[in-house]
Amino acid sequence: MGIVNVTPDSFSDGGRGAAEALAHAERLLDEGAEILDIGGESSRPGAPAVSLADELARVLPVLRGALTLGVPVSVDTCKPAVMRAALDLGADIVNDIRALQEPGALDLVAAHPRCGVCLMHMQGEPRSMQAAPQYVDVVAEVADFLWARAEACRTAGIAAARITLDPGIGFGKTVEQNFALLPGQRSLLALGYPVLAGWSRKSSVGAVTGRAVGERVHGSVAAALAAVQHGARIIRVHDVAATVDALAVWRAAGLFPTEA
Ligand code: HH2
Repeated sequence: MGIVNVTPDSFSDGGRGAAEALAHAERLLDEGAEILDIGGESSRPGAPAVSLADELARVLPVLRGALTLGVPVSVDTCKPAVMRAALDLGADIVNDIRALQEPGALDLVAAHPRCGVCLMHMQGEPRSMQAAPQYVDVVAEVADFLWARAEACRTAGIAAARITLDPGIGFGKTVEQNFALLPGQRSLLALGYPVLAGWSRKSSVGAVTGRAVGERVHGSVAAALAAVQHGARIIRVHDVAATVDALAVWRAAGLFPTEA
């Protein structure tokens, strides 16, 4: 899954307008992305909230273009009104860092006949989530939360095959807690849904490598391989070419887990 941020302030790649974002989406496909994830609001710690009008104005023109490119397109949003507009245009997946907890979000995804949904775990709110993350058992708590959200989806009528779970790397978690969630992916897979993981350029990669955000491609690729090794089926990345190359060599070397 290639990341297409249409924001002035994303933590690693903000500043694109619609035309640049669409050109970027096309480049990611050339590099081997199989899904595009389009977002108009940064979730980095401290990012300002974006109005509905601004988010729609950022996302919809790019979405319109991306939907002509022949791959599934995901919209990265928490706002039900953005989900609705994106689904009306033909978006294939709703990627929600709040796991459809905003009022109306669950019902509107349930009312759609087939779109996929990614339910992500986050402790706290983006503005303050990294201040003091607290868990007794991070893996169990993330799994419990995602199980409850998946159950809520199922109860609302969303078929199991439409659901993907995401541990939410960097969303209210320390470096140690993020890394515990790599082997911990097994507990998420045991819930019976595919797992999506997003380590790309994140601060945990920076913490281990000592690299600034623009220099985390190698560390991010290693994290992506580790996530696949632990069973992730979708990897959300900025650096598609590097990740696809690494996965190709890994596969040729016979290191791909059979279920991935
Ligand atoms: N991470 C970010 C945004 N959306 N969605 C899912 N499902 N999983 C993630 O790990 C995830 C996500 C943050 O990364 P990025 O889009 O690069 O930054 P920003 O939120 O600053 O735009």
